[in-house]
Formats: sequence, structure tokens, C-alpha cells
Amino acid sequence: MSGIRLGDPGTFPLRKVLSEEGTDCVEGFDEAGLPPRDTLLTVYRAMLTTRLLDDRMLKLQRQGRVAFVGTATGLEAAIHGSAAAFQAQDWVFSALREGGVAIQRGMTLDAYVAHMFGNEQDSAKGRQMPNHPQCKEVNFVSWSSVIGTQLPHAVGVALAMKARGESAVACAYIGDGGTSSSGFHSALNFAGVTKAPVVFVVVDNGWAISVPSSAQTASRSYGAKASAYGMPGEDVDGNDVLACMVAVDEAAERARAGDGPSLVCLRTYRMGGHSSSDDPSRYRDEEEVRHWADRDPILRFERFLTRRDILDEKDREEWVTEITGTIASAVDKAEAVGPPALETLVEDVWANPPRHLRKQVVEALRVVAEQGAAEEVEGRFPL
Ligand SMILES: Cc1ncc(C[n+]2csc(CCOP(=O)(O)OP(=O)(O)O)c2C)c(N)n1
Ligand SMILES: [Mg+2]
Repeated sequence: MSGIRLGDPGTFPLRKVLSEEGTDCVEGFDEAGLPPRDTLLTVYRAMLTTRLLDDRMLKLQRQGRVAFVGTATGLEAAIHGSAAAFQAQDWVFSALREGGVAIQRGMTLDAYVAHMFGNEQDSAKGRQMPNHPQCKEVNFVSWSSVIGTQLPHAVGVALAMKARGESAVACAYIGDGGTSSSGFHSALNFAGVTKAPVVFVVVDNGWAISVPSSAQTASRSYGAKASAYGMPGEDVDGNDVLACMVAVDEAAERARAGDGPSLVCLRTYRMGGHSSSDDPSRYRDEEEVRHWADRDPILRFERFLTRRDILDEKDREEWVTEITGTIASAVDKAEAVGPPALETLVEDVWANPPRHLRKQVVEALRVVAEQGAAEEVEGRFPL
């Protein structure tokens, strides 16, 4: 089966700003509408960080040092271009692959990597799967693996912001597969009716595990689904970082101005497996992967930045060295820290944990004292 529609941009046009090679903007685009140089470089650096971080995390997983990874390789333009539209007071609800947005918004690499190890410095105290970060300081909400659940949460927060008279908006990411979830329908319907200040960002990466995007829906496109909910919708080239920035920025500004929700679909391609537990060669053709490798969003943006003298090869190399070093140091620190204490299991839900939970902790501590901690077992998370 094929996850991509190789040559069909005519069937539903994708919004573009960059030419395919990235050296120029498409004809007729007014460059006055581009974000400032600093924003472009911030987004480029975020894309590079995600690429380098995913690469390192996957290697750690293969060495048995991190339990699970779901990479964003190939999706960096969609993820970081869209995230640039949101401000510090806004809220971000991610799916599996947008953890880099937390870093773009200010989460430190140390905190991110501590989360990947689930150690005692992990703000979720090791209770989440790796690759499901949270960062309270930057309004980045932890994702539940239950597909689509983040969308109604995002609408709820957006409505709360509206009720308080605040100008904050919510950004809700979802995959192509996630558009088939009941959460997608509930959230878009409710947001449309209540005019909640939320932007739904569909990252159509070609596949939902082994189900190709082309077999996920009978709609003309994912952007077209918006009309059923009474909101604007659009399909964008998700490997064109400038198009992602401009389109999502317009949607965020609509929400901020009180004009309600929008749906923006960023069409891109998942270069890696679904997760570290997946072998994509079992269900997709190498030719398809090669087709998209030629459209690498980072290289495309680099060509634009270089041509405009915004970035040179020396800056790029310095950044790669610096970011790689920061990731390596975060890994060293994370591995030197132990797991969360057993007592923390019952923290954070009640101000005072109820008696039956306290009793269970006492019992668990007694068993550990008598028999030692449980031994690690061989096991794999299935997805
Ligand atoms: C409610 C629910 N159903 C099924 C699953 C199993 N599952 C995990 S990821 C996934 C596919 C998600 O695909 P997509 O939304 O396209 O996101 P992507 O992984 O491509 O980023 C599925 C079906 C789940 N986690 N939750
Ligand atoms: Mg997908």
C-alpha cells in the first residue's frame, strides 16, 4: 500500500510559500509577509534541535537506555513552523511527535531528557511513557497515548481563556489517524459551536502506524473536514516551513481576534517508523521513503536561509556542535540521577493522599526492604 499521493497536488492544492528547492518563494508571494529574520533563525534552530535530539534518543533506545521513542524526523517544518505562531501565554496540546515544541517554547534539554529517562528529575516523576513530555512553565500539556483525547482538552482550555477574558489561544495537534477518533469530532464540533479560540493542527504524515493516510478518510482532504464544523480549513505543504508559519499564524490571529477556531492540515511524511517498536519496511515501499527524503524540510529551509545570507555553513556547523554537546551533557546528567522515590507514586493528585494509598506505599516499602526492588523483566511496549 502507498501512504503518499506521489503526484497529485492538482487534486487538492496545497498552500506553499517556498519553491520546491527552497531557494526562492513561489511566484506572487509578497515577501513582506514573512516573519522577521530572528524568528526564521529560531525556528531553524528548533528544527535542527529536534533532528539531533531524535537521532540521539533513538540510538539510546537501541542501546536499551531509553524505553520508547517516536521520532519527528521529516516533520520538523510542520511542527516548528506551526509552533512559531503561538505566544508564551498560549497553550499547546501535542500528540506523539510534537515534544520539540516544548523545547522551542523554553523547556530545557536537561528537563526533556530527564523525562525521556523517567528519572527523579522528570516533572512527571516517571509516570508517563517516554516521548510524552510536559512543561508547566511553558503551558505544554502532557499527552495521553489515547488518540484524540487532547483535542477536547484543548477546547476546554480555550473556552476557559475566553471566559476569563484573556487573549490566550490553544493549539491542538493531531495526526492523520487521529482525525478518525471520536475526540476529533467532539472537539471540532464543540469548538465550532462555541467559537472557542483554538487552532487544530493536523500533521498528516502519510501514515497512522501501518494505515496509509490515503486510506484514512473519504474526504477530499483533511483541511476539507473543517467545513462540517463551520470553521475555516486549509491544506498546506508541511515540508515548507514558511507556509506552515504563515498559515498557522493566520489561524492563531483569527482565534485571538475572537473569530473562533480553524483547522490547518500540514501535509508531510514520517521518515522513520511509527515508533522504536515498529518496522515500517513491512508495510511501505523504500521508493516512497526516497521520494520524501529528496524533500527534506530542513535542507529546503537551509537553502532559503543561505541564499538570503541569513545563515552560513559555519553558523550551521557551530550550532550542530553546540546542540549535540548540550544533548550529550543532558544524557550524562540524566543517567547519573536515580529513579523517582517509591513514595512519590501517590503524590500530586490529593493534597493529602488518602489512607488506603498511604497504606499501599508503606506495604511497598516493606516489601522492597525485605526482598529488594523488583528485577527488570524483558518486555516490549507493543506500539
Ligand atoms: C484510541 C486509540 N486507538 C488506537 C490507538 C493505537 N494507536 C497508537 S498510535 C496510532 C496511530 C496514530 O496515527 P496518527 O494520528 O496519524 O499519528 P502519527 O503516529 O502518524 O503521528 C494508533 C492507532 C491508541 N493509542 N488510541
Ligand atoms: Mg500519521
